Amino acid sequence: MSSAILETPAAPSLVVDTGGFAGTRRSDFPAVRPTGYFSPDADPAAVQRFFAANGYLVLEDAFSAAEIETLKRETTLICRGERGELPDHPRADPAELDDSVLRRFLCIHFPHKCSAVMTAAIHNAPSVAALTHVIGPNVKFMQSMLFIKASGKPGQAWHQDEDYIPTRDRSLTGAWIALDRATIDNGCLWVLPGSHRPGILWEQQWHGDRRFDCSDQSVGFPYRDEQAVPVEVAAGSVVFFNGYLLHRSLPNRAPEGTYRRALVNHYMSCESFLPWGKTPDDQHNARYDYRDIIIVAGQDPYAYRGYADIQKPTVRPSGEGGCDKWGGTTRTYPAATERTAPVHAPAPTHLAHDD
Ligand SMILES: O=C(O)CCC(=O)C(=O)O
Repeated sequence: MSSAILETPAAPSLVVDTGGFAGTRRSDFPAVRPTGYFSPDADPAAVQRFFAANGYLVLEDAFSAAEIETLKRETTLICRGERGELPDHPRADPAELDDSVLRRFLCIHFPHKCSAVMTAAIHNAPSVAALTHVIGPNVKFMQSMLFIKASGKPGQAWHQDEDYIPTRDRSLTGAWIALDRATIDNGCLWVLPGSHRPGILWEQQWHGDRRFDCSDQSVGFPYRDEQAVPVEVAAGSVVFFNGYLLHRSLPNRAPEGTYRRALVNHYMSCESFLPWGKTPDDQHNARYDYRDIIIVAGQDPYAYRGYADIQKPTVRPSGEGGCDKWGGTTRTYPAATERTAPVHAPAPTHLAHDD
């Protein structure tokens, strides 16, 4: 681990090695396969056990090299406005170089709403099989995000995705598809293994840290940054992580002109309502069920409710030039700091074993 990232002495990893068969490997990165990296032919029970204990796993070789090339090409076309103009981003001049266009974006939300290629990725067969192992037989999709993250772009501070997309059964699962090799240098994901297990949504606050984008950070949890695990993966791998898992990414510090692109799709069980976004005035919160979803496996017991088309692609502010939602350029940024000390921290020891 780089000393620029971790200044304090190493703390023991929280990863629980559940053993089991990890499958036939084709990837050559990372050179030594860490615990929790599986092939599509891995034993489903081993996949399920590792995910239940640690809250994440890597599925290697889920996408072929050709599929990844298609997704990267499509990413460029979306950024150029060739799949429809994005809010506040007019279509790019055909003479403008791709690199100059791509650098304008940190992340585009809901790219599947304008792109058949992005929609097809939602149904990637090895990923859907893994989702049925970790969620259950009935799986629905509700959200996509396309990270471009050119060199120099910020990361995302510690957070839990269920803070943003609440399920009723804690089944939210991110599928983070690496379009480029993701490394510590270029801003891969970092996870706090097992941090999903208490089922607590930690408080959030503004981080005031230039390493991260405009989203708040989670605070008050009983884990240290040094216990985090970098999830370095080859292009075509998918990192699955539970919606209660604390995770973050650091800035892309790789050489200029390179990217750390990732398509992140979110899924959950079909059995749970999805009380996401604003509840319509005529409905009780407890019965609200967001229906702009796609069923990817099994049956939807609420199919009789019908389906909606609510979202459009949006562009996430990256933090450069100030974040309007936090007060724009008038907001003061203290010196870069790690997160604040835990305020009400239960002992983490119960995380260090398998259920
Ligand atoms: O890809 C990243 O840099 C961050 C992704 C993330 O935090 C998420 O998908 O929730």
